[in-house]
Parts: sequence; structure tokens; C-alpha cells
Amino acid sequence: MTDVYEQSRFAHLVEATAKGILMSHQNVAFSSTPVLYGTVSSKTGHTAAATKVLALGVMLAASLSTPLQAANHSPDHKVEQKHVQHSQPLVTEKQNFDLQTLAQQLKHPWGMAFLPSGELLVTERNGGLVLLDLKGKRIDIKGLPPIKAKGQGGLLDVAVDPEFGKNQWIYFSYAEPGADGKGADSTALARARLQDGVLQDVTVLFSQQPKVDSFGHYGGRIVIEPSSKMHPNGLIYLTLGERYRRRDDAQTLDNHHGKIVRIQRDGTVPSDNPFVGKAGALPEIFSLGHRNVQGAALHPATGQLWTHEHGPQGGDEINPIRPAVNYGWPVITYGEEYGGGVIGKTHADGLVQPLHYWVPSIAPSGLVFYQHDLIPAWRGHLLLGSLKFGQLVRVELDASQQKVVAQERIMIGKRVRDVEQGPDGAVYLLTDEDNGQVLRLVPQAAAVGAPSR
Ligand SMILES: [Ca+2]
Repeated sequence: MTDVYEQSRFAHLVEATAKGILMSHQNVAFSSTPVLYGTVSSKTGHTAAATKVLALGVMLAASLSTPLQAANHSPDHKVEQKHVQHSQPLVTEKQNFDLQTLAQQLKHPWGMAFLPSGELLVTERNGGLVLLDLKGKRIDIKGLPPIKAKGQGGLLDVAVDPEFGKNQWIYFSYAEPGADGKGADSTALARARLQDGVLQDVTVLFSQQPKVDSFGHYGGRIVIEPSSKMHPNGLIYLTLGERYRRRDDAQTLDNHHGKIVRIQRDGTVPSDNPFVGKAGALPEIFSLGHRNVQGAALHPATGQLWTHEHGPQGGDEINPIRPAVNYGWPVITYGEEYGGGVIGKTHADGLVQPLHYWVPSIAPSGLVFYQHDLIPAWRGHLLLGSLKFGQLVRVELDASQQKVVAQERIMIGKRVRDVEQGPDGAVYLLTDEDNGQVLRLVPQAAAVGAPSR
């Protein structure tokens, strides 16, 4: 990198800070030191609307912290015994863990989901779908549709139906080849019944249009919203990248590139999707202007979908998602072209600012709001993986849930592709490697057989 490049980046950072945008600092990349931003941009006069939001935030914070206090009175949580292949201590700011290896020899695992039995479904990017009992047994699931495993594409995320016990449905996203089996592909979402290690009744619920000859930016995270009065069938959100070559598509509604789509569990479009009935718009679209979203989760208190996304060189973002909102890519971004070069401005009318962004990029993947009593100090925090730095990233929000006030970079030493909270409250990670692993963070006091403290 040239000095000119460094100077322009520094100027860019200063400008962003002056605007009160909260951001990570370049120097924390390999540090576990917390970065606190609590003093930034809180002194401006609040409008009535802002005060309302703050009041709501206080309520949210209260609802998030109540179980935390309860947990402090009963610290004797024990996690379920698993077959641990390897364990090492992991010290973090608020909690000491055992970092356990529960499984390995997975080929670039990408997504995971727990079945009600406690078994874990894991995808491998090369097209493998694996069921792990986490006691040493592995079953390779059969019956997957044709998958194009190349570049960043392949089998991506997996999700389990909230009523799996009744219907045995699972959902998975993948790079779907075209009819000729080669060339152009796109991200698709399928549903199937998992019965005795075989997928039955495989149905493609959604297929991103148009297909493109590209190996990049598939998006692919699946989030299922449980049934509600408004949507008795439940809803599915699927994140879709702009396929790298088609970034301008993210700004138009006539395609699925760089979008988040929302469908019902049978693949049909909910009638209250924001662009239903709009001429020239694809009705599945829920939000637009995304680059490559590889982390998505529902906020535990509000039920709102939150995502993060990859920027280019710099400019990875956290975004709470609202219907019909344009998140700006590639018109606005805090990143630049690989190797340098302006892509867009940082602000524009009608385009929403991220809640948080990272310069330099961390390459985020996987997202969960931690909410179990097993690790009370992490309750309400966002957990996500950093592919680039081989870290688990813990993000704390303020009471309004609209600002990042602290983050911790926990060194794992391997590309962290997915993060989940297990039914036992432990934190599970997938590492994106040739010898990919399932890792578990268990608080030391909660480890089976360990003396309680
Ligand atoms: Ca954006």
C-alpha cells in the first residue's frame, strides 16, 4: 500500500468519526481489548421521536437484562456431555471458557442447525449434508438436489422447521445450477423431510433470478420466523448476494441480486411483502441494496431481522432490516475497490446508513443474539464470526439497541464461518477449513465434571 493510500484511508476514518459513526478501530484487529464508544454523538438534542425510541430501548434493555439477573442467583448450569476430541482454555473479558473440538474432518462447513433431539445438522460447501450426534457419530444425509460447488458456491445454510417434530422439514440454501448443469447459477432455497438419513419430498421453494456465470457472493443465510397471528404459516427470510459481477443490480427491483427476500414456508409470497403489486418489482423482495449478507438473526426482544454484510475492501456493515428499505450498495459504502479506488459516497438521500461498520473489513459470517442463562455476561450481545481474522466477535449494543458500544475480538485462529447458540446455551462455531471443525465454548465453571465456583 502506498502512503497516499494510507493517508486517504486515514482522512476517510477521521471524516466518518466526525460524523458520529461508530466504528471499530484498525488497531484492535488482533486484540481482545474492548473498544468503548460510549461518548460519541450522544449530546445532540433529541426529537420527540428519538425520545420514544430511547424509551423503547430502555424497555428492551430491561427485558434483556431481567433473565441475566435471575441467572446470577443460580449459577449451577451444566452443559450436556459431548464427545470432546480436544479442549483448551480460552480466556475472554467476561468469561473463561473451555474451547472444545466436538467434530472435525468436515469439508469447509458453512451452516449448522440443531434438531430437537440435540443432534446437529452441518452443511459442507462441497455439497455434503451431515448429521452429527456430537458423541462421535456422523451420518451423511442422502437425497440432495444437484448443487454447483465451485468458488464461494455450493451447499450453504441449513435451518430446521420450528415444528420439525410434527413435519420433519428442514430447509437449505445452495448454488443451483442452470438446466444445462454448468455455467450460470444462482442461490436457491429448498425444503425437504429428513427421514432416516434421507431427504424426502425435496421441493425448491425459491430460486434467485436471474442466474449468472459467477463464483461469488451467494449470500445464503436462512432465518425462519415462527408462526404468528399475522402469518400463521410462519415466514422465511433468505439473504441474497449480488453475485459480485452484478452489483448495480442491487439497486433495482427487477431481479433478486443483492436483496433479502421473504417467503412463506410453502414458498408462496406473503401478501404484505412491501413490493407486492408494484409494477416491475419481484414480489419476494423485502429489502435491497445489499452486497453479500452471510449473517442474519431475529432480535430476541423485537423479532426484527438483523443482518451483517461484507463490504468490499472495508465497509462491512451491521443492519437492522426494515421492509422496502434500500441499504445503499453500491451507491453508498464505507469500502473501496480491492487495491484502492472509489466505489461510492458514504451518504445519500433515501439510502440508509448502517448501524455499524468495520474498516478494515473483518469478513463477517454467521450471526446470533446470545440469550441463554449459561453465559449471563453475554446475554443480548451479537456473536458473529470473522473469516479474515479467525475470530469470534462479540458486539454490545446500547440500551436503545441502535449503537455499538463495545466489541471484543476473541481469537479462535481459524476462519469462523458460522455461530450458533446451542440448546445447552454453549456457543458453537464452524471453522471454514479443509479440515473444518465444530467447536464449542463452554464456561469453565459449567463444564461437566468441573467443580462449581
Ligand atoms: Ca449499506
